[in-house]
Amino acid sequence: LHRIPHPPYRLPLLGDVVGASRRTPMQDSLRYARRLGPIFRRRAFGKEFVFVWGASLAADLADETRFAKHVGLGVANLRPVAGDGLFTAYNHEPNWQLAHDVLAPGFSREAMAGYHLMMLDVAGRLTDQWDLAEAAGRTVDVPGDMTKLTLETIARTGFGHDFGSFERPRLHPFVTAMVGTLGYAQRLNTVPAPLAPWLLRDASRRNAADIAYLNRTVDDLVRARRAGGGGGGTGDLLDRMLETAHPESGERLSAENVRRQVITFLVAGHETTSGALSFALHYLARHPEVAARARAEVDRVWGDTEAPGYEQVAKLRQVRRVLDESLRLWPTAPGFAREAREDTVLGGTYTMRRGAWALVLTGMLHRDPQVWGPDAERFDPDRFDAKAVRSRAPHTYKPFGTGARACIGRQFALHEATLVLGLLLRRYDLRPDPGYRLRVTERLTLMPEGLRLRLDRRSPST
Ligand code: MNH
Repeated sequence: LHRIPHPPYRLPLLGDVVGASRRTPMQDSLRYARRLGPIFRRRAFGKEFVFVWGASLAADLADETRFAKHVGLGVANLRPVAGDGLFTAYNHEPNWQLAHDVLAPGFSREAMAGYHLMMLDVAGRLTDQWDLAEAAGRTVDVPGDMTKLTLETIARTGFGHDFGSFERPRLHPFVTAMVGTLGYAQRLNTVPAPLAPWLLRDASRRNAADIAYLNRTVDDLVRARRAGGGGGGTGDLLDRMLETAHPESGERLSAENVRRQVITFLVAGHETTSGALSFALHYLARHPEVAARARAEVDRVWGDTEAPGYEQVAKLRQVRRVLDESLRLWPTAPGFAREAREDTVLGGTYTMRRGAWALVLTGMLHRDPQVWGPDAERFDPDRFDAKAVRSRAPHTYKPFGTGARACIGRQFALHEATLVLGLLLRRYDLRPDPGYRLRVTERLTLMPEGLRLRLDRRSPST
């Protein structure tokens, strides 16, 4: 540990809090990273946290024989909400493997092709609203509308449920409650754990109410499905959770675990995708030449088919690169933690005892000049053309985490986001507000704050 640099001013008890901000822990860590190098530590309330972003150290942490996911910090703080659901389960909890095996087929190519029409339908509700805004000359609230879109998409495709987000003037209370718990989980990292009940008394009371609301919503949803004769027969995620037995053991998910999984998927399945779409739209509006290229591709590949098919989405290479590049600069899940399975030496230098862990700062790994060059801060989707990707070292691009506990919804998110960006590019010219400067809010996930765009309908026939 003594070999790992830390910030110069350390306060007794409080640790490295000088100049630290509670609202933006990840952007804060990026600042420290630039000063302190590829591995550094920060002390908070008597505990020492190790951060890693150098590409070779991060690649070493990706070695699954020596390291595994660590459930810590923000992820651990979500245990009261998501319990042993897929995202927050400890590696040793039997429900992880069980749920993983039961739910993985829900993300196969076949399953994804089945969700495609529902995704298209939800996107249609978005463009209905954006058409109205455009006709009235109003700007649109990008993160707000992307959140409506992605919440409806996961609710419809996964659970046959409709939150009616587009019919409401404000976000659904489910979203408010969810944002509340995510923000609370992040704040828990900023106070000494034993004092949290006092320092965050009001917040923790509100958090308990938020969790109760999330549970109630999910219980209603499950009850409705059960009452519907057990299984809508659509083979969606909820059907799998309720009906499917493990292919080998024959075991099923318990009712309590189903509740945890539904919350997990409703939350994990929309918040990060919404951010990814919002950042991509920000960059598209700011880089008209990139937007023009992507749009030309959409026109070429989709022609004027009203409803592009499943296969036609993966063909949008330029659009996909815009998304990849947006997730490089702003990985909306900004980090992931790795722990040593046994005593080991990280990068040939730093000894780690069994169970010791480090947080990979994805946003900084994605800006390591040794990998991405001196212009790593610049938005350039060509970094993801096939040749450039082939020439890069493995484990240098990790927006979806790594190993056995990497994101199960990756293809889902990429298909949904590529489809929606394609539809929006084809339909509108995006005009930025010239006064807007990108500000990023953090509530465990990242989101461009206050991003609004003006739209111009391209041609009414498409
Ligand atoms: Mn997702 C795990 C990022 C979309 C469901 N997700 C992870 C991890 C990252 C991540 C990083 C690993 C975290 C860790 O190691 O602690 N996820 C994303 C991003 C997007 C995303 C950046 C969109 C963009 N995720 C989705 C979608 C779904 C989903 C969509 C569901 C439909 N993610 C999960 C689940 C896990 C996960 C479930 C936990 C998987 C496991 O541990 O088995």
